[in-house]
Amino acid sequence: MGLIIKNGNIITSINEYTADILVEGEKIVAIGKNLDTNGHEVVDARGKYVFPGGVDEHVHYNSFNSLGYETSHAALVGGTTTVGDFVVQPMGVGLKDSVINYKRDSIEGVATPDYILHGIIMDPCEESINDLVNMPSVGVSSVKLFMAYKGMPYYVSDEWIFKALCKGKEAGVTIMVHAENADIIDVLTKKLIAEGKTEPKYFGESRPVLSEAEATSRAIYMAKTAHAPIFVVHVTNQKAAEVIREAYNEGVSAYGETCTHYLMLNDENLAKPNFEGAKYVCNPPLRPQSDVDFMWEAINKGWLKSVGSDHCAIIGGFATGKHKGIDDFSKIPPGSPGVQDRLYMLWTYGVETGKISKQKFVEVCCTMPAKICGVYPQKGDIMVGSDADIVVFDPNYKGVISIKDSLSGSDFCTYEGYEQKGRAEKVFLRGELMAENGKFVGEMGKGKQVMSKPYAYCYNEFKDS
Ligand code: DUC
Ligand code: ZN
Ligand code: ZN
Repeated sequence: MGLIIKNGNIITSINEYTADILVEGEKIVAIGKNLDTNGHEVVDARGKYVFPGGVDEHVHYNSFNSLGYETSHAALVGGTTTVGDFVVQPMGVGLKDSVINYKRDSIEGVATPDYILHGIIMDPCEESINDLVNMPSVGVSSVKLFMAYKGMPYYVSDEWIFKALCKGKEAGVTIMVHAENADIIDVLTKKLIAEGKTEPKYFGESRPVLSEAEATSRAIYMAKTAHAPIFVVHVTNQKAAEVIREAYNEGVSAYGETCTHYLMLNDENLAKPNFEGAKYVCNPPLRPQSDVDFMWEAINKGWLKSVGSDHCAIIGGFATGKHKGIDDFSKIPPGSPGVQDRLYMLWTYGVETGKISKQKFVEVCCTMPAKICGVYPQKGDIMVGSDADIVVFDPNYKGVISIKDSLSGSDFCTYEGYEQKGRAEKVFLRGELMAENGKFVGEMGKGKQVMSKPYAYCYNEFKDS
């Protein structure tokens, strides 16, 4: 017996049409009008939208003091069926072995959504660089390097970014960068703290727009020199986005994403009283509203390709986690929960306000992330042969984001009190019902790794000339 989702208004990144979807086992096997329902379970989706399960290419379940996969069912309640998580590389452990160990010790049997893994180079050495070519053998086709964090374990110098770009392209591995100038941040942070400016409201000043734009530009010049593609994660502002756009227009395979909070929040959040601003400390920081407005334009025009949540539910939440920085903003652990709210924020404040079309919503939340991560068309589309990751979306629901509905494991919601229009009435992961009307109804711990293929989207226009 299969499952038929009947008469839904199907939205893809390029289309909108009414049809039935037949699911058998874990796959979509037919799409058409008036499919024979005989012998199948039927879900009536008339009056509802039906779109692919969200693919959130940017989450943390291990890096940056985050809670682990025990809380990953939050994604499904928010309509996201696949998450892309970053693998910490312990010192002295190979890149590929870091993936094998992490998967075995912390993910298998615990993850509830399906997951994509990105490497992180944290032990920069020739062995790590040479290991880049082995990553596709463990289903990893993207590796992140951090230009920020001077003197901290995540930091790598330009030498290693350039070497990673050169080596990564030998195996079609996409190099992702966290682009912020570590030295500028170090100098400004020390100066502000020495002046007694220790509250979260000074955080943005310690990591200015230009420190991000400079590092973005430097990373892209390195990619151009290496004749390699590059993907800039969590772009926050107009200047950095323009650097990417201009490089792309000049023929460099330079791409970037932004994140939900850079579309929804601004630097005023950091100034909230009673240390509440700490909830919004993330790297890079929230920016002025003019940059927020530009981020909407950037996704609409395709200058930035996708929207991740950068979900990072800090251990200890606001009460003890964020309070580590009560006397010094630079000690506030960066990151906020967001995987459960990403689709709802993009729908309510993007589609419902007319800022983006329904197709653009699917493009930046589902299809593009899947392409960038090398998992398309298994994930990110409603197509015959794709995994049956399907959201039946009720556009008439009205609610308010609240910690009482959150499964993130944190003690606060980044979007607390925000209005929500529309909700995932049903969320299917590989044909299994996982969430219904804001409640998790599936089985925990059955998530599978989605094996990322090398030479993914960022290599599309890449010409080794
Ligand atoms: N980068 C991220 O992508 N997330 C958390 C903090 C950081 O530096
Ligand atoms: Zn980062
Ligand atoms: Zn992140």
